Amino acid sequence: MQLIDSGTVLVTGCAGFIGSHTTERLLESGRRVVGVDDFSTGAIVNLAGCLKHPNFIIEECDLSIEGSADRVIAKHRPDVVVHLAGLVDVNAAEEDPLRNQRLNVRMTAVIAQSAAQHGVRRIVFSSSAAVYGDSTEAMTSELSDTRPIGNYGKGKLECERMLKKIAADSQIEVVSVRYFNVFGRRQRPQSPYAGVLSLFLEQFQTGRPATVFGDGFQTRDFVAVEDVAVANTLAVKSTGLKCLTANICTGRSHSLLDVLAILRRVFPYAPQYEFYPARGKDIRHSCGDPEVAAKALGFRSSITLEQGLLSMVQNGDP
Ligand code: UD2
Repeated sequence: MQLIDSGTVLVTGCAGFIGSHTTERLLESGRRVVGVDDFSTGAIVNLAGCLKHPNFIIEECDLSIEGSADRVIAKHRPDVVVHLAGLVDVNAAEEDPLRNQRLNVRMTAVIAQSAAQHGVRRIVFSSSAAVYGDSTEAMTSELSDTRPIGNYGKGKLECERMLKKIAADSQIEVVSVRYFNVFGRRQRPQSPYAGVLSLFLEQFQTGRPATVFGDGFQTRDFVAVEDVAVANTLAVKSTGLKCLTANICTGRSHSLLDVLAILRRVFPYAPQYEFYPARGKDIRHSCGDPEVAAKALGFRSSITLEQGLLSMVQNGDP
């Protein structure tokens, strides 16, 4: 597979969980990066390594303000835009659909249109496994049905469709990456959208019982954030993609009880778990088919759930 190794990458949401790891990886790979963040949920501490890098520029900017995306893109003329900024709180997207529409759908449209107008070669868009909803297939592939349950997933699907149209009507290339359950350092357990792994880990570390919603047999495809950063970097660099949609996943699923068993080996004296009623709208099983990402991007996850959890225990945050 051929890779393009030069040109500026503009990363929106660079100070967030996925954004900061992606920015680090792009810098390591030799790219110049312009990071954009409004620091509403992202944190400058996440960029500690990047701020010292000579190829990194930070732009503090709220991209939902009219004209701001156009101004930043016109100023830096990036080769690629990696669009990660948005409303990541699934509950907030449910409670306030207009906010979801403004921060996820409209903002993506404005950025993509501006990118196409300013000759950006490619936009990499952060989509989600939420577009599949509660799939009954053992493994969801990009050809599986998309039946998102909530506003968050519906908004992501709307963005994918809109980006496909922009790719068809202009020169710009589009890569929509559907992240499965991303975990790792810098996913703050205090945030309203923290994943179950960071919540469980914090509970084990502070000696509190892990809170299990439902019976614990629900499964997820947990993908380490460092692997996601590699996938995003390949989505920037791989050539010959006019319009691609790819799962970013491991192809393996684990139940919450599997996760708890791994953590108990590390924390043998942790208290017993507490079981609570299942969350409304929770999906039962989720496992992604990784083959499109493998073929089109050359991406395969390399970090197992156990390795990822152990690295979180050993390295702490950030
Ligand atoms: C993930 C994404 C979400 C959206 C959704 C679409 C994360 C963090 N969230 O939600 O953004 O894309 O997929 O399907 O990746 N649980 C417990 N105890 C806790 C917290 C959670 O048992 O303290 C359970 C929860 O009820 C669920 C499972 O753990 O069954 C995973 O929950 P999650 O919030 O980490 O992720 P998910 O798959 O609901």
